[in-house]
Amino acid sequence: MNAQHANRHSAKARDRGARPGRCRTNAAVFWGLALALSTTWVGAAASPEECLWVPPSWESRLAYYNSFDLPEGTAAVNVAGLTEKVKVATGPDGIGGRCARSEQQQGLVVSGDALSPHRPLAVSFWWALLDEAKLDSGFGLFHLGGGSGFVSHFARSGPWCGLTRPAAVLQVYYLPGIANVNGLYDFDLLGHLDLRPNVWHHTALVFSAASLVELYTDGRKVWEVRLTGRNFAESDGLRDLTLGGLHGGLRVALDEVMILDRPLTAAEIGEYCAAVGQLREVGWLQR
Ligand SMILES: [Ca+2]
Repeated sequence: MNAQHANRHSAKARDRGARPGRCRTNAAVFWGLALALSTTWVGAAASPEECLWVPPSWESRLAYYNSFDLPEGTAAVNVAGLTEKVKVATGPDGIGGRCARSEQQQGLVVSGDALSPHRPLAVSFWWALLDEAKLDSGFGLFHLGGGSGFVSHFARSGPWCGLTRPAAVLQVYYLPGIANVNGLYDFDLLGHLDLRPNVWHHTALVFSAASLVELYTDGRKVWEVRLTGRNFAESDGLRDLTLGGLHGGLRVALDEVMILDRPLTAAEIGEYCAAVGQLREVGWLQR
C-alpha cells in the first residue's frame, strides 16, 4: 500500500509540470521515503502544485501554507483568506529552499477570522535563530492576539521574571473569564535545545475542543494546558498571528508555515518531523 501511495504521489508530482526539477524530484523522494517511514499516511486530495512538501493527509485541511519559495514570499495556499500584514523578506538556507529571513525584529504576521482557536486549529512551522543566543536572550515564536488577550509562546530571560537563563513559556493571558496561564515549562531552554544560529527546529501549536492547547517542539509534546473558567470564544477576537519577531532580542528565520483547520495528532507531528529530519541527515533537503 505504501509503495502504491508513493507511486501515485510521484505521478502527481510529474503531472504538475512547471515546478523546478530539483524541487519536484526532491518532493517525490521526500514523500516516498516519508510513506516508507509511516503506515498512517493516507492518499492525497487534489492540491495546488506548490503543496509538494505538505504531508498528503494534511492537504485537504490546509488553510494557509507558505514555504517562502514563491517570488516575494507569497503564500502558496491561502484558502482561509488571511491578510499578510507584513511583507516578509526571504533568503536562502531554509529547512527546504528559501525561508523568511527578516533583517528586522519582525516576523510573519497574518490576520483573519480563521485563526480563532474556538475552532480546531493547528499551526506548524520551522524556525531557526539568526543571532547567537546568550544568557539574557529572548525571542518570540508564536503570538496570537488582536482582541483583549493573547496566546503566546516565547523564550525569555531577565529580571522581569527572575530568570537568569532563557526559559520557554506558553502564556494564555488577559482573556476575560479564562484563568491566566503562565506555562513556564522549561527553565533552561539554552541547555536543552540547540539554539546556535541557523539550527532548525519545528514547533506546532494545536488547539482543540476550544479549550485544549498543546505545544510540540521537534515532534515531541513539551506542554499542554486545558483552559479553566471558560472555553475560547469567537468574541475573544483572536485573529492576528505573529510567528517570530516578538519579545525582542534575537531574529528568527521561518520556513514551511502550515495552518490547518483541524488538530494534528502527536503521531502526525512526530512522523512529519522524523521524516524531515531523516531526509536532511541524508542530504535530500537543501541546507
Ligand atoms: Ca522554503
